[in-house]
Amino acid sequence: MPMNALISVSDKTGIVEFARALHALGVRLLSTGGTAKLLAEQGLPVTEVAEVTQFPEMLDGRVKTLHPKVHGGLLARRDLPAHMAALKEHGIDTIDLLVVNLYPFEATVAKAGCTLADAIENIDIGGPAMVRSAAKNWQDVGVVTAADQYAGVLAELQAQGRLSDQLRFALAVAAFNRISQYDGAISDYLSSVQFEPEKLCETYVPARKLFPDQANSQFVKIQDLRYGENAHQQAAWYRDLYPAPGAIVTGRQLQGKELSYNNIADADAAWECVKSFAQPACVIVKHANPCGVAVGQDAHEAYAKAFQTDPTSAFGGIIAFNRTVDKAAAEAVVKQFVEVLMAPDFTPEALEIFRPKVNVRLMQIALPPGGSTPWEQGRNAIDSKRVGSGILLQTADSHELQLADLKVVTQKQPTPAQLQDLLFAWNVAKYVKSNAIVFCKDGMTMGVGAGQMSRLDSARIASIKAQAASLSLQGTAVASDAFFPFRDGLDVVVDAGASCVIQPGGSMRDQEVIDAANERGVAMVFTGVRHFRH
Ligand code: 93A
Repeated sequence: MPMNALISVSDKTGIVEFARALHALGVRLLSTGGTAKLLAEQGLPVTEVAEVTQFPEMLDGRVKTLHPKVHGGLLARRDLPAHMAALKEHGIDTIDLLVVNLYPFEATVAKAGCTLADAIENIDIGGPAMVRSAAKNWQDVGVVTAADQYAGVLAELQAQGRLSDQLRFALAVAAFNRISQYDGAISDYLSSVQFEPEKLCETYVPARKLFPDQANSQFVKIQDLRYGENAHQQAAWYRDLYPAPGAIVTGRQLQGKELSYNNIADADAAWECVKSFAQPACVIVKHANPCGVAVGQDAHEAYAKAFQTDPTSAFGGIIAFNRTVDKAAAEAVVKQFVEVLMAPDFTPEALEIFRPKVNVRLMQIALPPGGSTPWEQGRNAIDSKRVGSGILLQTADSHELQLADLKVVTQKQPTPAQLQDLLFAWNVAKYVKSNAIVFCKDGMTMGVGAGQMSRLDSARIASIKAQAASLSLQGTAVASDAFFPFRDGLDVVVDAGASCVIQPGGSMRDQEVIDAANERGVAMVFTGVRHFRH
């Protein structure tokens, strides 16, 4: 029995040569309109699908191969007599090889000026349907979905007159991969078309409520980036299909140079931190770590305090506010070199002050409306991190410490003012890379030690930085993102001037550390939770 091949390709590269070689092997060729015409012009004997189905291609080609004579021929199991009898009864021939490449949806939407109608017209229906039928029936049908598979298929047919199980299975896997990629491109494109940042909440909240489980399993590209962390790395920025309200991806850039990969990463760190304060707050970030955080009466005061923590590091920093930037705050910030400035709003005077600074990127991001779920609070429900060919997923660190959660473990009780500073320090430490040691006083950071492999080094660095900024650590509250394994860490922070300490507790040697705190006359509270951040 000669093999029947159905060939239906949009990208006709290499198809004539492939079809000619199939013909030379005695394979009968079936084909759709455009492909059949090309093959016939090249002198190949080819039967049009319309002739087989006895049904003309219709609806501008939308219906060409969607017919039982095609799908029956692809799906029938050759090992089941009942299937073969059904084919015979209905006059259907088997199709043993399917060669399809799909309407060029991806290339169409990549073109500038592509309209929704263009995109829709390039959604292939019949092609993927045939590919699925053939791939499902891989035991009997070879499915070719890319031109670079032609040579391998021919080689086997020429050598042994049939395709091996291994090759048919591999082709089926490749076929389902292709379909999944194709559907992904359609879904991405259509999702981005309906994306209207101004109407984000109206557009997305109901959708999220309708499909809570699937909501964020897809990503939509926001933009390609000039490069990644370094100039030789390629990069792009994606958002969740349904971004949380108040998340960085919902922001609007009002002016300035294009955001870079590092800008976005740092801006996110600053924004997530500043959002966590109820009082007017300012966060200055460098290399993903806060180098100054403060709360104050207003944006201006918060900035002045935050800047004081580490003026050297603040140079070229990313600055985030959780209040409108007004004239006073803008006049203060404009004096320093700033890469990105983010706030829920800017007064017209503030915008005027930054207008001549054409390179400064101003981002306006609405604060989340608030609610009981992390999503409503503007936080991603799921955190992810890529590892070699894999992904680590975890629920986001959205733990918020309440006063009632604190356990005083020392003879000395913290004063109300110390408690305020301890909670402030703890909140900042959550946004500092581990190991994090954060000294604070009067609602501002006084020394931040970040990202060290040893907690002792983070403590030392925090105190060196305070000295460099001419800040005294006497009487400060200090937070440690994880427990002190030995008393030495506690000694270093008390030597530096801390009068009260907040830490998770839970070490085997908690008693040694508590004894040390009592001996040194400082108050210490345990939180019972840890805030590693890497
Ligand atoms: O419009 S379709 O979704 N409806 C169909 O029934 C159908 N059958 C094949 N598109 C369909 N195709 C696609 O037509 C194939 O996937 C291929 O991309 C293209 C080949 O058309 P032609 O041979 O006329 O150039």
